[in-house]
Amino acid sequence: MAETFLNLIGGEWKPAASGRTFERRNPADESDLTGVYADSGAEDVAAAVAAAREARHAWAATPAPVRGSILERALELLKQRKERIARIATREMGKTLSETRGDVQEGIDTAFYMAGEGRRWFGATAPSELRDKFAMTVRRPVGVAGLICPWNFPLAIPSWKALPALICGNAVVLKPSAQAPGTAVEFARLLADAGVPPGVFNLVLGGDEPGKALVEAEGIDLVSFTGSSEVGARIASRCGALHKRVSLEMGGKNAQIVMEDADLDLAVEGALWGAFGTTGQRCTATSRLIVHRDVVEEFTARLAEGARRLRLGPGLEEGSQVGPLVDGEALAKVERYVRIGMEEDRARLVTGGRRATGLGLERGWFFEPTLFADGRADMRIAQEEIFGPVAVVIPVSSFDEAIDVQNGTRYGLSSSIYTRDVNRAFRAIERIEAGITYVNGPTIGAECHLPFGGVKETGNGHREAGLWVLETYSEWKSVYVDYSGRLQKAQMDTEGLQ
Ligand code: UN1
Repeated sequence: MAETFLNLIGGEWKPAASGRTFERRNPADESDLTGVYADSGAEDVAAAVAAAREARHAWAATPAPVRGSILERALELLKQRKERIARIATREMGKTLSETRGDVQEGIDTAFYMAGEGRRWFGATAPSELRDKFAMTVRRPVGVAGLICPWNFPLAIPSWKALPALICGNAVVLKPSAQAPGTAVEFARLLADAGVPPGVFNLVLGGDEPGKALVEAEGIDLVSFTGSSEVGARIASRCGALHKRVSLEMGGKNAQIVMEDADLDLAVEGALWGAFGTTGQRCTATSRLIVHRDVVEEFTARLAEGARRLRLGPGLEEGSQVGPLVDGEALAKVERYVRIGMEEDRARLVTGGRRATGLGLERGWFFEPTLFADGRADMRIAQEEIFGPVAVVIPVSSFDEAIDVQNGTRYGLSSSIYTRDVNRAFRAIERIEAGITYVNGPTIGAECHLPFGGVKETGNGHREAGLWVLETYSEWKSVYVDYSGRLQKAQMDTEGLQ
């Protein structure tokens, strides 16, 4: 019998009000049922939001260093439970154990960083234009944060959102992906064990229905969402109408530029990791390779060779390098794009292009690492987010053309350039339209203390991680203290400023 996992509402584990449940199966082996989970609806979201609203004042009044010490305990528990969480995550969403260990490590790093923010939640002091008057800024929580998370970083992304929300004194309702509910349950348990008070952190499991209800809920002051640009646009327009703050991390079509002077070994190794690591299922994954014509043939041949050598297998088996796609729908989408690449775009398929079978792989959603060559910037496979192990090589003749192709998409999350020319590298940093640029490194691998997010249709101006995410989860308040004992009028009673 598979275990049943519940919602955490007001400190209590509760089934969905409707009694409904959903199942999740291991994407590497469809016969392996990972668990049965509460399939929540609007009623459950309403209960979670009510619990959060009740708990939020006491949490906001808790000194920030005390909130930080609770995150410090969460940090210790994350370290202790790293292996357990990584195994749960791999089993339910598929990526390899070394990758889910990295995913949990990103949560550990975030907890370390955010725990410290409890003693560093700085404001500023400023001179007043009037005598005997003091001016300063303080930060206040926003209220209740609704967090809607994807499955591909099932521990890191909830940590990126929940830990800064908590350190800033907000209460939280987290709605994880239905493809990775078990990792979120572990995260919720861990926060409760660390001492986050009941109602301050709530978990509601399920699919689109609770996600939509969370956006609509009256008691939600801010929504943070990571997922597709299409869903993000809908959330943003609802949040606009409802006057909610909204932070969005959306699609990507990230490119690695390889110039003729690049270290080709390094560029091939980077592309293998960027395009096929995590089975291409990162929003930072490399899906376009913009390669100078002088080296394109050699680069393509070596990358294809490397791709063929990658070991596909269940993420729980040590030695597997590429896990399965997350589910049958993801596999069908990748198959559709491979057909588009061959028939509509008429790109040249160099390797892959098929569902992987043999050695038991047919039990899961495995797809061969796939490389197209002779691509053009306007092809659909070079424009649309596939979210799978598919990359296209686009030959270019110059640095300027490489930059134009790189920037010629709706998206702008991550980017990379391989070159030994420092002048070119800095010009690329200036001219690439993306939130992240790597020089001589692949497009994946952001660290938790730098801002994470993108431009154009990838984001809406917010950044996660580091100091910058605190802007999302707090409101600035300006404070003026007049100790003159009389009415002083700004702009009028000033000396010599008129
Ligand atoms: C994502 O795919 O949504 O930079 C996040 C990276 C990871 C985070 C990816 N640290 O690839």
